[in-house]
Amino acid sequence: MLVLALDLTSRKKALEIVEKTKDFIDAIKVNYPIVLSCGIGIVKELSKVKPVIADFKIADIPYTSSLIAEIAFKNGANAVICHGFVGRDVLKEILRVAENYDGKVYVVTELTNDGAKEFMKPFARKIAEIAKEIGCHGLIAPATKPERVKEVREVAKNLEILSPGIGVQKGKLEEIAKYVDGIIVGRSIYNADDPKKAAREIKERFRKAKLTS
Ligand code: O7E
Repeated sequence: MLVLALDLTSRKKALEIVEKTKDFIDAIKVNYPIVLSCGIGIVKELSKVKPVIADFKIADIPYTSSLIAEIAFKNGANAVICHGFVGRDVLKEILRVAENYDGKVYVVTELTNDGAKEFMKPFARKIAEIAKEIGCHGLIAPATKPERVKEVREVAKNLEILSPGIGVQKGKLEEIAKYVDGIIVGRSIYNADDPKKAAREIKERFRKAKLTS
């Protein structure tokens, strides 16, 4: 699975990139930059082309988190992403909302950035355990730290794992392919001279790496 991280602020450019890459991507991840620039309507618009993962990294009290999830699903998102460090009451509330829409809930275990080791790393394993225990659909684990993805896979067992950080953030898809179900890629595709070619090549590299892993 190749997920396009569509971190653009222009609706026109975003739709152009999706049109160019749609044959090679399996889902589109929207984050704050595009939704705050273009409005929540962009989710519905994009969902007509590919399933949309609403990456609002939900991390609030259960009630507020449920409102955010509700808005995402009501507007056509197929999945939401939330932070795991907020604890199981929040995750359960988001799951309750997701069920009403047949939607998925992905939980971030630890971010790709270096600073994640200061606070997130010690809790990543526990977050993965809780997400699995309460029935979340998947986890987000950092391609920049293959050993961390390996550990998350051990805990997650058959849970879906999506991994961002390939390309510009220096994660190597060949190093994590065997542990993950999908990769999340943004700038290496939408900033490429030829986004279609970039998406095609990355998808093909991932497919090959999975086959040989
Ligand atoms: O580096 P890029 O351009 O390929 O984009 C990566 C995308 O993945 C971007 O949208 C960023 O917000 C997201 N991401 C990370 O880069 N690191 C993480 O640890 C987690 C995410 C992410 O997607 O989190 C929620 C899934």
